[in-house]
Amino acid sequence: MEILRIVVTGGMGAGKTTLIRTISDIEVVDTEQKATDEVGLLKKTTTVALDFGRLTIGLNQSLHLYGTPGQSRFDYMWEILIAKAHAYILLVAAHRPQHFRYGRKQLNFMNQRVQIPYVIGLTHTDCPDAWEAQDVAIALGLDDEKTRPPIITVNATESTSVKQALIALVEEFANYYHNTTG
Ligand SMILES: Nc1nc2c(ncn2[C@@H]2O[C@H](COP(=O)(O)OP(=O)(O)OP(=O)(O)O)[C@@H](O)[C@H]2O)c(=O)[nH]1
Ligand SMILES: [Mg+2]
Repeated sequence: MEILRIVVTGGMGAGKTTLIRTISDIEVVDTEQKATDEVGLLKKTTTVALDFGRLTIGLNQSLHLYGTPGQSRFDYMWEILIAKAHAYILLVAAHRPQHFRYGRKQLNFMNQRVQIPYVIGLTHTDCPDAWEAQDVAIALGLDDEKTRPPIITVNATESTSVKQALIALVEEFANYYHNTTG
C-alpha cells in the first residue's frame, strides 16, 4: 500500500476540517474545541491540534490527510505535521481578504521548511464578496504565472470538488517527482 501524507493547511475557518470530513472514508479524528480567542467571533469551534482522515484510492494507494489548527498559538503543530508530509494544500477563504496576509505568511513558513509539491485551494468562492482567483494570487505574492503553484477552486463541503482538488495535488506530486528524477 502506497501512502501519501497530505497536509491540509490554511487560515482559521478556511475549511480544513470540513474538507477532511467530506472526503474521508474512515471516521475523522478531530480535535475541535470551543473557540476561545478571536476565532470565537467567526465560529463556535476550532481545531486545536489536528484533524486526521484517510482516503483510499484503488487497491493500493491511500491518502492520509492531516489538517492543521487555524489559530496561530498552535503553530508548533505545523512543524510536526509538515515534517513528514509528501505534499500540501493551502486553503484560502476567497471572501476574507483580511486573511490573505496570513496565507502569505503560511506560504513563507512552509517554503522555508519543506520543498514539497503544493497547490492553493480557494474556498468560499460561492460566497458574496469572494475575490477572483487572479486577485487572490497577487495578494498572496504569487504574481508570476510561470512559477506559481496551481490555484484551484474548492468547495470543502462538496465531495466531487474536494476529490478534484486532491487529484490536482496528487498530479502535482507525480509531476514533481517525474521532473526531479528525469
Ligand atoms: N459556503 C462555503 N462554506 C464553506 C466552504 N468551505 C468550508 N465552508 C464552511 O466554513 C466553515 C468553517 O469550516 P472548518 O472546516 O471548520 O474550517 P477550519 O479551516 O477547519 O477552521 P479552524 O480549525 O478553526 O482553523 C464550515 O461551516 C464549513 O461548512 C466553501 O467553499 N463554501
Ligand atoms: Mg478545523
